[in-house]
Amino acid sequence: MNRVNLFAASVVLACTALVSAPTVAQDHAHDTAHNKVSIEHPWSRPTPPGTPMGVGYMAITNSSDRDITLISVTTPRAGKVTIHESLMTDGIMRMKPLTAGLPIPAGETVELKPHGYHMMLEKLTAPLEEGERVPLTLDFDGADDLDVELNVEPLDGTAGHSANHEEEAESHSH
Ligand SMILES: [Cu+2]
Repeated sequence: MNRVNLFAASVVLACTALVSAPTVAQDHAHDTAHNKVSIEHPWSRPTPPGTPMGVGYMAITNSSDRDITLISVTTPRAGKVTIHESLMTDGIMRMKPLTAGLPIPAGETVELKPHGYHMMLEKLTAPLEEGERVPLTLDFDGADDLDVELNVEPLDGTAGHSANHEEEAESHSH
């Protein structure tokens, strides 16, 4: 009888350990990453009529102590959002889709900006207009989803701005 009780007790202990350890770890991970991812200056540019693609830029800061990955982005304003990296190859700027997502290491800020990482809003439902706010949902591996709004900023800035824009549009006219 004693032996049976001992056996039963150890099984219960083993199960408790097995079940509770991962649960605690998961809760902890959830708490750790929760509200520890922040977005700064989410912005975009107006698109000329007939241009099916827009851009998305922002700085993503991961203040948690674990690496996270931006795996997908959605918006009601576009059929699809892809994450690209611009790479200079032989003096030509080329785009490479990040098929495995954009890693944001613990404690670091990754900037999406012209000539660097950026989001492409493909199959726009209508041109992006200056002053518009474009809602995006960022889906992270290792952190909660985050809703942000891209502020569509005017093109009236520097010549560099329009030059960049033409380059982007040209690169994406496939
Ligand atoms: Cu691109």
